[in-house]
Amino acid sequence: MDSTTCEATSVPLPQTASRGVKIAVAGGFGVGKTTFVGAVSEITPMRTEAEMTAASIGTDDLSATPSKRTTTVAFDFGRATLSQSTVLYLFGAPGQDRFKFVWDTVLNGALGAVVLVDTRRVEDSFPSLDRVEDEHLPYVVAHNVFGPKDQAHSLDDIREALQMAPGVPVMRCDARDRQSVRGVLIALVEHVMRLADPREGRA
Ligand SMILES: Nc1nc2c(ncn2[C@@H]2O[C@H](COP(=O)(O)OP(=O)(O)O)[C@@H](O)[C@H]2O)c(=O)[nH]1
Ligand SMILES: [Mg+2]
Repeated sequence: MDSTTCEATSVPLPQTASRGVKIAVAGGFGVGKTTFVGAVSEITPMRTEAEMTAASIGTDDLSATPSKRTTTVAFDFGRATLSQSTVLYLFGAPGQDRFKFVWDTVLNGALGAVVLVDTRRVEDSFPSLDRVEDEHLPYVVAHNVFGPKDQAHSLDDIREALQMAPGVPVMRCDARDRQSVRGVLIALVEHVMRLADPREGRA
């Protein structure tokens, strides 16, 4: 059954919150975007998940995530309070090319992006990287670690595989773990602030 979920807020927005920042969460199909937004969100994340059907066989590659039963057909939405004043609104884009049109909505007004990478299929995140770079959006790359074998790739290996610019932060994360996801979001906000600082210049 298709589902769009947006339930009551579980943690009220702090009264001190004065700055709302839109963040895009991107990456290939099955890399962990929906999991990432869900792990950190203080509100029940809005999800537009549809059951995967036989129609996606041969189209959506499930070899790395055989337990995946649903796929995002519009976008994920969640909220994370970063500090007393700053609240992040997270928009997770669908990974497949056929949902590319949703990207305009996800990127419109975004201050930065997290691009998630699965080292078993790094190339699946290329379209996301190309798009955030085309938009000149500040971003960080987060390697979502699915298992111990994934750690064999150093962050420099990942940087090289993605042919990333030197100033772009790369880190590991566990998309299921709230603290780990918060760490990625803090790194992104710090990166955005560094780029906005005229003394630093753009990376
Ligand atoms: N073991 C492990 N599984 C994960 C992790 N992140 C996501 N998953 C699983 O991988 C599958 C794909 O994740 P999902 O968030 O739906 O990917 P999306 O297509 O990028 O939104 C799901 O079955 C998740 O439960 C992780 O860090 N470790
Ligand atoms: Mg998803």
